[in-house]
Amino acid sequence: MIGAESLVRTLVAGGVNVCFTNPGTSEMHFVTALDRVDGMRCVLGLFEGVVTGAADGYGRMADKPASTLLHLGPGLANGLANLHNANRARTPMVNIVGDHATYHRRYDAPLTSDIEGAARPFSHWVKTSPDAQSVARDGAEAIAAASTPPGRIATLILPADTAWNEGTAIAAVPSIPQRAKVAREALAEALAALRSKEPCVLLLSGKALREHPLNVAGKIARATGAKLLAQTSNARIQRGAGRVSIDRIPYPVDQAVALLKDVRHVVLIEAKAPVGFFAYPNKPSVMTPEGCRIHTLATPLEDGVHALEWLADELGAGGQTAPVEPLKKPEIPTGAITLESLAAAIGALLPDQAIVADESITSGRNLFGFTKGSAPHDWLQNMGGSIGLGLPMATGAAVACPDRKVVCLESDGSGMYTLQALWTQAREKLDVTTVLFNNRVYNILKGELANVGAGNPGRKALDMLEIGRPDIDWCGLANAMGVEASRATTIDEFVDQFRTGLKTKGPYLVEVML
Ligand SMILES: Cc1ncc(C[n+]2csc(CCOP(=O)(O)OP(=O)(O)O)c2C)c(N)n1
Ligand SMILES: [Mg+2]
Repeated sequence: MIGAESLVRTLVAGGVNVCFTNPGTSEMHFVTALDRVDGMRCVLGLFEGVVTGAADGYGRMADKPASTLLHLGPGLANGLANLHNANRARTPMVNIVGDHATYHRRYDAPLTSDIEGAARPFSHWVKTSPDAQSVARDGAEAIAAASTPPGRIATLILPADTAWNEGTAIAAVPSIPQRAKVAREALAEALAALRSKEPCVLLLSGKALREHPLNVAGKIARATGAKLLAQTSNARIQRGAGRVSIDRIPYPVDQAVALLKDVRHVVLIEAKAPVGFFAYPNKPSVMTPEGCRIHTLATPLEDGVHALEWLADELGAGGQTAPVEPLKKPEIPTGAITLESLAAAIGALLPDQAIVADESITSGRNLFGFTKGSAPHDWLQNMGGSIGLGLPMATGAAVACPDRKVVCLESDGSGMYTLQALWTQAREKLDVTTVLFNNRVYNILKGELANVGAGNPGRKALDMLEIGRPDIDWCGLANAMGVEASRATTIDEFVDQFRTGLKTKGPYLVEVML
């Protein structure tokens, strides 16, 4: 068995059975090994940002790593922006990056670069296999590294001769460490804060935003009067009817500061202390008021679910009823398209167990409120701020969960970074309904321009923020890639077309003209 095949077999035996790929010459032995091994689904992306973004969506929903196959330094580089997002989301992922044969590197052929150097800022674990005999073992180590909770990026670089030379048998995945439980001192500090009778926020992120821990947090909130909040962006929130709903800290600094102005204690559970996405002249970097104490109950690496259960135990909150949302869908709106009517329509029609991939930027600011009482669903956000994640993330989530409807909420500017994901959705017949908010502008940047005090924009500056002239035809783009699409100019049209998308088994795009 050659090295490449020993790696593919090791991946499959280790539970990694999806590979998002964009291969080249140096990965050909890996590609043909895929033919010889059952149990690996291979999904082609036509740009590496689609590949890494899809692996992110997959990892979040499957709670285990997908693999990617990338072509040397440049292939990896094309995928780095979404690898950054996945890294910030703590998504498990195994990247396989092909390289020149070990003996060829010294000739400095055109595709040669420092792959390890490019991978390191976005990976927890980076290794170049030295020879074919090491490939299976290195692959098994990469799976363990990626699967170490809460989830990590492992990047294994595979020189071509390590793929084509004689390898070993399948290697077993080393044991994976469990998450550390929180320290008793941290618990005592959180308890003191919750019992202080001073205004207290439980700030949640990570796995603490799944249904069960949210339920426990809801009981703690009931028992103590603490307020529940989630980070501004989160990898995955389980929400909707029957679950405890949680608001997020708003993105705009003034709104975040106003929300937190009276808070004296923030207890962090797998969350980070709230800071601004950016610095702005004359606005604070830290969102909490002076004198507010930050108590880290569980870091993002620690077991926040166990910490919440322990906290509830100590507080005797187990007998409380969690404040779960009743099923309460908005009325179907009619008339003009507004951000409110769109949010209401989406909230009314969101299917049971939908997976929402949200990169709606300014068009989606009302969505969270209008979907609180919708059918139960998962909500995935961009945690790294690098736009161009939504369409790929929806693609990967659909691969992970073929029995669930994926609803991708995508803004036009962000969508243009990785629109090739639509082609992958068509080829794989993935069940994704995309709502594309076509406002022909980088709307958020107009606000940011005012916020940083950059002065009044002139024509040249505005041209850098507006993406019309020519206007982008999203129905045309979708059709060209094999995805059925329609354009909505009134909310009644939107409701009809969104319904059609949801009824269609496979990809569909509704272009919303704003
Ligand atoms: C990789 C990357 N490049 C550039 C930016 C800067 N940026 C932030 S938001 C944005 C435009 C968003 O426009 P759109 O997706 O249309 O959403 P809208 O603001 O119109 O709601 C840009 C270019 C970024 N965040 N990430
Ligand atoms: Mg826009």
